[in-house]
Amino acid sequence: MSFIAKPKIDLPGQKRNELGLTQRDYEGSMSTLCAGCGHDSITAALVQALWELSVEPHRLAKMSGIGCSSKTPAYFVHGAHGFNSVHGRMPSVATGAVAANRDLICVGISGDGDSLSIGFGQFGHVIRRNLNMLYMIENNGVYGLTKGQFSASADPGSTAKKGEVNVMQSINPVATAISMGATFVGRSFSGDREQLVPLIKAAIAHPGCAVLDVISPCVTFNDHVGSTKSYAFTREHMLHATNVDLVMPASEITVEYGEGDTVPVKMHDGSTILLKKVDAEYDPTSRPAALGYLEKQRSRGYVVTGLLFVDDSLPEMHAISKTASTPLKDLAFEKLNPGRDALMKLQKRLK
Ligand SMILES: Cc1ncc(C[n+]2csc(CCOP(=O)(O)OP(=O)(O)O)c2C)c(N)n1
Ligand code: SF4
Ligand SMILES: [Mg+2]
Repeated sequence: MSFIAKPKIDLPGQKRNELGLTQRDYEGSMSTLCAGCGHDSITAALVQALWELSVEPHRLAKMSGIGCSSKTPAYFVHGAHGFNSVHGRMPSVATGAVAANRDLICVGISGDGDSLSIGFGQFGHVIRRNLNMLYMIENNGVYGLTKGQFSASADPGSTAKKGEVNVMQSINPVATAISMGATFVGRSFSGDREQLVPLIKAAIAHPGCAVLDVISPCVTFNDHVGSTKSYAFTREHMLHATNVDLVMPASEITVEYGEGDTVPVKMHDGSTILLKKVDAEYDPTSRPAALGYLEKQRSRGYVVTGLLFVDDSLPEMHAISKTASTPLKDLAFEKLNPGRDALMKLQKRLK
């Protein structure tokens, strides 16, 4: 992928995280996206979240498919690993990377076209395997890179820039993910950094496949009156169902909350997600309740945001497959190569 390097200027007094790094150290190349594209705001939120989490750049694997959204990994954490793969195939490549090295922090960036059309099958299976990753969909309702055709997330009745009306039903990625067995599902808006940053942090702390659908307006092809993925429409119709805070293992839980409206969810690394229900009726730990609420609000024209569903008890891919606890690169040669006798025994068994 072509990129323009960003000049690095070290300003005195910049805040440093636990690793002694500044936010600038978590940036990437200069963005080549259109000015005002929602995807760039998401990049800024990713930079902030990864910096706040003090993620070591060499532990980060940035994966993507094809699309404007899939260019995002070039724009954050230049010192990380990255693979810009084939359209809709990010989940397979991410699966290979995480299978080989379970110590990686995997962040996959996809688009609504990439995930809900050509990559729909892959989207379903990475959820089913519960691969330990953040799966982010930068959702603008169009194929931005190929000049603004309706995507599968375009709502029926919404219009294209030149007035054409979309008559097909839309695929709702959050409802689809919850119904397919996802263990962490959230939705946010590129223009709501306050909500998005803690959601990204919670998704990374989650031990399994954390799906984040982020409404990310395409200013060039889908930001007009009649679009349900524009800045104006999303701002007007957003409904916060939950607010999230991530409390790291060493930190004291000081967040104030009223009785009955906060669900603390303990993560495997010792951190805690504090899930504050904005709507007291909402239950983000019940799959049927979450689906029912989403459908009820969708029919009223609302775009529900926040952490919509979480289940921390289901095993992730390595636990399901009972793989070695050591990344393959650190395994002794004898463990990787069982030898001729063991292979012959295996062949016999399979005959
Ligand atoms: C196999 C294949 N089919 C089709 C394309 C053409 N193509 C490139 S990007 C894209 C859609 C991108 O849409 P989306 O994933 O929503 O990303 P956006 O650009 O909107 O961020 C398509 C159809 C391709 N690159 N490869
Ligand atoms: S075409 Fe749309 S999605 Fe692509 S960079 Fe421009 S504004 Fe963003
Ligand atoms: Mg798109």
